[in-house]
Amino acid sequence: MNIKTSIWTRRLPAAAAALALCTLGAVHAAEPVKIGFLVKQAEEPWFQDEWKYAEQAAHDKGFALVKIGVPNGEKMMAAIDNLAAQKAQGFVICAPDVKLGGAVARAAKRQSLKVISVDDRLVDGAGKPISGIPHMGISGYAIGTQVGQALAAEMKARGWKPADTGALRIAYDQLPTGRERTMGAADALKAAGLPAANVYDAPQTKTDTESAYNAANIAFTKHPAIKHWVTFGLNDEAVMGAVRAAEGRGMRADAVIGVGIGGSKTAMNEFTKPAATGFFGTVMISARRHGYETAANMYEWIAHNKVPPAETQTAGILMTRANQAKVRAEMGQ
Ligand code: FCA
Repeated sequence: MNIKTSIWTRRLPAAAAALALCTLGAVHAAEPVKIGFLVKQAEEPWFQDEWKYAEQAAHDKGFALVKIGVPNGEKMMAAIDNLAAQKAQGFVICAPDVKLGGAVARAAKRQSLKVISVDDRLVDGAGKPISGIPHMGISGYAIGTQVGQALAAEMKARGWKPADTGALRIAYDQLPTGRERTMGAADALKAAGLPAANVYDAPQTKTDTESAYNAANIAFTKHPAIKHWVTFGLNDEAVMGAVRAAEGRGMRADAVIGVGIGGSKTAMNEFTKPAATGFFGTVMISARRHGYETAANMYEWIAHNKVPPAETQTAGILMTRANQAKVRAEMGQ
């Protein structure tokens, strides 16, 4: 059998090579594709939506999806090793800290796993984006600018004077996209006439509602003379925390205008309450694109060697109580 094969291959080298390639291809195609989807805050509605749309991609393309919450570096490293052990070929990740970028890249290389980052762009030790890891995120500054413009327009509609208005920036500056988003909002407010001295920073320790609530309470205590507030942060949870803290001090929809970023369940819950709250709006961003496209791109990379674009920035649309249904339809969600 061996001899026969070798004679055959000697006589027909090209055909044999083609056959060998074919066989290899077939074996490869027959191997089930398995893709991990790792997110830093699995309990946050945004990330649940991303998972939901990644599942749709898995269904459409026919691959297995492994969803893992990675709230810290240790869990993240364990998840990557676990994916390799279960023969995954790649993963999409929103890491708990972008500075873990080098560690992610090394672990993926060691385990021969492909990586795409989503939402938060991974950086190296010098703080530079890791170019070998394709990324899909939002245009943070541009979306922040939309937030600031929406706040300024609503202030104007209510006749609030910039001089009597405080702007509360719920800040999470260690995350570059967080800083870009909130700086974009602050700059847009200043461009609309809000004095720079009226922008107050309230640093949060995590990117969730509770941390934002605590941060906002400290700021409100420090500045009791301010009559009304506009507030913004890196996501809906940040703004929700500020709005709840304001409510705790008797400041309701007529005293607070909050505009978030996201548009998932956190915002929808507010918009469907019978009476308006201080959570005036959100710039809805595309959980569908972030979840579906990153997972589908990873599949194409693994199955057909199609390398994803190095960087994709997705856009957002202002959503309020008034236009929520229309915006959701426009975003396909
Ligand atoms: C970051 C935020 C999330 C979400 C995402 C698009 O990861 O922490 O809340 O806004 O970007």
